[in-house]
Amino acid sequence: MKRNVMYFISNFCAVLVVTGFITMQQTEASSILLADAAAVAQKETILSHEGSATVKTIDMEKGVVKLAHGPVASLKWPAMTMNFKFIDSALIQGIKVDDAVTFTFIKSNGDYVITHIKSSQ
Ligand SMILES: [Cu+2]
Repeated sequence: MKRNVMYFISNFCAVLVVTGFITMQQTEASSILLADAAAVAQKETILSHEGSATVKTIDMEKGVVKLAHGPVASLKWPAMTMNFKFIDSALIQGIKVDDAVTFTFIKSNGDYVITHIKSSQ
């Protein structure tokens, strides 16, 4: 976790330095492209969060699982019980109520959407 953060920070700083350097040297158009690339890199790295949890309920029709999750450091969340959406029901296959799981998720349009989930056993 800590290593990931450091890896991101060092990479992102490198992108910022390169972006700043090239912005000084090149046309506005190319600097905008580099800024976009940096923004995408930032989104992909920062906006994916991971946690561990116990599955409380699974609603296949609504695409919602209720998880009692532990603290999520990247969001400064304490442990709590809340709903997460899943887009692809194949993600949830083999996951049962009361399972201990680890999962990753993103925030998308105001929802927290699971991108990976697996049973810890
Ligand atoms: Cu929560």
